[in-house]
Amino acid sequence: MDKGERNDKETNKKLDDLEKEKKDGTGEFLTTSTGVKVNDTQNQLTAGDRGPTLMEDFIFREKMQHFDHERIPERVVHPRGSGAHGYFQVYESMKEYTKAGFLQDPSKKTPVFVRFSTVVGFRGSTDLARDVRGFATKFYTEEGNYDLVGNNMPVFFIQDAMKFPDLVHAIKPEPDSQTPQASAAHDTFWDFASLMPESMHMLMWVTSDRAIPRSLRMMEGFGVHTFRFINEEGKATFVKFHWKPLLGAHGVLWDEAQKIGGKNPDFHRMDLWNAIEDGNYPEWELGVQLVPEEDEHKFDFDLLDPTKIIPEELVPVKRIGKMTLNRNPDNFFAETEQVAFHPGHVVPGIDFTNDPLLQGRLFSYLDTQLIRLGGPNFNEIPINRPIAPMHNNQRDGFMRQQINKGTHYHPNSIGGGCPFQAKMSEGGFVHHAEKVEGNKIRTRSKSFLDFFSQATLFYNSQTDVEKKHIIDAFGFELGKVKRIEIRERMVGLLTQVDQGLARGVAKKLGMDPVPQPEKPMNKGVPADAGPEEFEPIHVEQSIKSSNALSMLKNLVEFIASRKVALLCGDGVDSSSLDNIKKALEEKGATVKIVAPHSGKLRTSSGEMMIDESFITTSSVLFDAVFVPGGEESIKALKEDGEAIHFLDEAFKHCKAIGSDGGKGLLEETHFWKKLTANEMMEKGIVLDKDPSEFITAVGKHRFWNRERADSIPA
Ligand code: HDE
Repeated sequence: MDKGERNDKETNKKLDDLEKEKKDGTGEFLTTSTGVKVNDTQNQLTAGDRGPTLMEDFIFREKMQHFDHERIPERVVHPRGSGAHGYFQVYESMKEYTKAGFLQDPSKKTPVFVRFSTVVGFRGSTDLARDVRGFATKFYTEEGNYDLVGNNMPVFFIQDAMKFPDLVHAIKPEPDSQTPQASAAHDTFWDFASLMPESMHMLMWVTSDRAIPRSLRMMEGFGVHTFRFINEEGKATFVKFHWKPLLGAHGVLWDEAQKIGGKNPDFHRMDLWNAIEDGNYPEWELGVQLVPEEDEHKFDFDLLDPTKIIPEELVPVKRIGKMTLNRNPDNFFAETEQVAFHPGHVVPGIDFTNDPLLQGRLFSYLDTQLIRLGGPNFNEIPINRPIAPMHNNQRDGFMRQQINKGTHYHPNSIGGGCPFQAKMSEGGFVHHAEKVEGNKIRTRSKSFLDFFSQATLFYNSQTDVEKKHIIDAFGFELGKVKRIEIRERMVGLLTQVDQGLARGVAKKLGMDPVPQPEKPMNKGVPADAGPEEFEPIHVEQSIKSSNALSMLKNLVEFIASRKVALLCGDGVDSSSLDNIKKALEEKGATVKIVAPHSGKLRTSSGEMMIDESFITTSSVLFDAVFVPGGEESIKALKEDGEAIHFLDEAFKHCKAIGSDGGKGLLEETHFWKKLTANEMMEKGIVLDKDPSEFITAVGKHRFWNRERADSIPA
């Protein structure tokens, strides 16, 4: 597809299904909702030209009434989201483990709709909040819809769904002031977290750069819970789901994230949209970790505990297929807003486990749609309806769309017994016949009580740069907490994870020495449970460090779709500019001319349009910056504080910086004197070299070896 062309050529069975609902007014008359042609939609019907509106103005009333009701409640969590269509294809049949139809035939493309989201911020909040990202996929399979409703982190804050409302109340803005927006950095959240030691593993992920992704296209995804695959013979295998992005996982810096929030709060949404429009289709491989049922108790942790991962060193991730997102929605509300995910939307071959978090979700997602989408018929909304045949005896209710004929009860003889119940051999869903027995009790399994070992595993697995970012993040989050006792409690808990981490955070908070509780606290259990019974335990993990947990140890280098700013002033040397522009675009990078003003740029050989000016953009919106030569241009940029700031900020955020004839401008920056000529290249400053060298540098994402980057005042 040509760059920039709107991609509505890609199609599949689900998109064809949606096509039936599409309306386009091009070339048509304006009408009321009942089809009456309207001859004036700009003036009300009034008694005289300055008189009152007449009650009979049905055209005005209808228009205004519809407008008044345009909003539906936003999701109580994950309100801010971005969606896209695509397809999934399995690499080889997974028959040995599951009978799920969409995982059998490598030639079959299953349509999908994916919605990415932040959790805490409201619908209009910034994309770059430090937060978990939702990663929800609806597979429109021929056996019904399957929803994999995951996150970009493989564990969760709590072990039991009962605590979800408390967690969400605590992390959302404070109840009186409704601040802060889209942020956990306030007292109620850290009060909760400091009393909930089972959160510790998740808190490691949330303070890592995973919580501030560079792009939705560059995040991993996880099903979090352990699920079950069921094969034709009824044999079950435990399964953990992973999405592995082909571009790798990349984050931004926290300073950058906060600035992006102001400069372009839609940064992730636009990045996803533009990548798809430009034909840079985002791709993820679906990975599975498979554990035979017999091995359920072979691990240092409980497979039912959603605060634990299975380290990839213990059970490798088998990549079983690929998902490609290749089409943007036509209408945000109809598709991205109205899509309704539910972990209980499963197909034969996929089943649940007794993870108490998952079990609670199986109620919540169905229930929440009633208030959000207005009633029990939400599965009839075009984006939600299956492509598989759908017949049942459910009837009526708000906004029923189907006009059902025939009987509506079972068993019946009048309708010939239809619709029929399907036997298992005919594709009927039969729950896995797991044997269960026990007393009715409200308690937590003792196998869930090791809260810290995997937090330590995560921390140990990070590079020094990543560890520093975690310490910085705790420093920020707890620094925003007003109540000192909450800070102290949290730092106390961090001592259970790693002494260096706790010391680092304590230093940021001006706390010395680190308070060390005699025993780890576990205030999350009822007081009458007998503390000795629920004392957190420490289980020695067989794996001390896992490379898969570090983003930097798994860096994927690429240039296609990366954004590069070319800093230009009037009089820029056109051959220098064209040379780098052409080289970058040939490799698929997105190149923008950034100049002190908008409109036309005068070049040494003519003129060209400027994409962005210093007023409309900022270095934080780019992956790299390049300064083409030209005496007049460099002279003008040297006198412009914005140009120098642009470069200093790009340096501070460890991005590749290149120039061909622009050394004069670079000499004006704060970072110039901090680097020796020999250091330049290895630290990502590419001066007067072949464009291919700059391209390699951009592909590396960041130069974390700029240890003096912090000292740059940008
Ligand atoms: Fe959700 N979650 N959640 N969640 N969740 C919702 O459902 C809930 C959890 C996730 O793009 C809600 O339709 C409970 C884990 C995503 O539309 C709600 C618990 C994971 C999305 C809900 C959890 C998720 C949601 C709000 C603890 C990762 C956005 C609107 C027991 C595996 C889906 C809605 C979209 C949305 C409940 C925990 C992922 C209220 C009760 C763990 C990606 O039903």
